[in-house]
Amino acid sequence: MKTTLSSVLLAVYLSFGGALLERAVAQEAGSQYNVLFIISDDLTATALSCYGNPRCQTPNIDALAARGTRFTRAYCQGTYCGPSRASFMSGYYPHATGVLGYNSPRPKIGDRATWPQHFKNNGYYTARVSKLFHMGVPGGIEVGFGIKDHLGSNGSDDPASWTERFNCPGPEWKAPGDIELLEGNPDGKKAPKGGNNFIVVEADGGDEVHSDGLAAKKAVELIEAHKDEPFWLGVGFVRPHVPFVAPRSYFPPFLPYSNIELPEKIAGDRVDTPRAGINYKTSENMKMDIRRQKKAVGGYLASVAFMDAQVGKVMDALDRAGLREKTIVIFTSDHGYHLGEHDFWAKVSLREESAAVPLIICVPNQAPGVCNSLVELLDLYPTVADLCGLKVPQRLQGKNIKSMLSNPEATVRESAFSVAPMRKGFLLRENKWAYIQYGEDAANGIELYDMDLDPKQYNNLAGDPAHTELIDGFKAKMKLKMTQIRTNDLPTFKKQKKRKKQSKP
Ligand SMILES: [Ca+2]
Repeated sequence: MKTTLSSVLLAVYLSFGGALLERAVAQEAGSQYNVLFIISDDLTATALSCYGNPRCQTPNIDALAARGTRFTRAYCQGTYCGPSRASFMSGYYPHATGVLGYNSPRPKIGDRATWPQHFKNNGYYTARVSKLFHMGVPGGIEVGFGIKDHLGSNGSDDPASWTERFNCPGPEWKAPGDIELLEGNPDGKKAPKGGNNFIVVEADGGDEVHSDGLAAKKAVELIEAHKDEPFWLGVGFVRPHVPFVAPRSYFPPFLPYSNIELPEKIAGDRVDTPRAGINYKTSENMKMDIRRQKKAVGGYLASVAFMDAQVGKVMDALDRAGLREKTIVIFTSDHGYHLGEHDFWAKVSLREESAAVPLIICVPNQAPGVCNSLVELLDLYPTVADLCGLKVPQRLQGKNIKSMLSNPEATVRESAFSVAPMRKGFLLRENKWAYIQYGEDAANGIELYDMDLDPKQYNNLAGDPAHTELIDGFKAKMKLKMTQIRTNDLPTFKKQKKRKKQSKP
């Protein structure tokens, strides 16, 4: 075919003009909101007062819940940082991109736009403050701390997603204060150490000694500086991820630690749990006695209270800038966390406390509500793109949950799906049932819980012959789900390899 001037112009229009037109339409509809996406790290919904925690007061997150939609059945797609963040940021399930660890989804998605990048391509200023894609905590946060003009570590970040990005190095477990290593330290003789360890630090000094205090400060600056242009601002707080470090002033509500209540311990709770379903961290393998368990919960909750105060600073800045009516605010976490349920601790598990996440979405002029319908973090990208009047790419694997914001009774999915790659575990969560299998063929065990009768998941019904048919049904649904996840527009590994070969001179 002959290349004509008009076909060249058409190509130019399609690549540049289309995006401009799209933005003009969105502006005309008056729907071009800013997006403020606040994500806490390793935060279980059960720690927030708006989700019913009787002890931990989180007034700033509660205020968001009071004016937005609070989701009670929101699930992450991977039960630890790497796969969860790569999934909702890229718009694909972990088994579609193959990001089951701590790497960037970029090599797999090629030039397909991530969630913030889609906004950037449509004229938004996009910025990351601290942890959005995976970043090691505390290791990555300690990089550059105390070194003048050091920009810190970007972790597994995706530079193409951002107009600007900012890291917030902090002292983490080395912050001056009273420190105790709770894990693997039964005689109390081990020196505290970094890494993925349960450490509590009642720290000297104020909020801005720490990474999250600095992240809030940077977010406030960015809101003030960019208040006159559309922005997609991602603010990632690293608490309550271990180490449990917070200024001393956040600890008094949780002292003395001996008054902290632990989840009920049921004799024989784990006799019906398959081996793969025993979490990687337990009270026993961490050698934590009751005193240490209570202090772990107290330190976690103090970290949550500290993080909540930082959320408040960012929200105040949004109000001061007069942007409350122009900004969609989302608050969530990358996955949940065990605080001693079944004597499990931390993440990875596919039980409710670990696979569920807090999720609050506030859209200007929206009536507040509580939504009990099933949603996934993967649903954020298509939903927020649509709310802002941007085109929703067909290839995205999440669903548009916009209807739930005006009608909390609305439903868009029968089940939520999550994976724990470390355990080869897969979860299908329906309204009544939580079904977990280990191995794609379920060879390493099954868990089935009746969430109406047994919301704390004490009785695994998988061994009950009365449920054989139900379990066979779930196995078939899981097989279908995995096929759907793998049916996508991404090149397969083989195709990628071939392309690489072809491009060699
Ligand atoms: Ca995390």
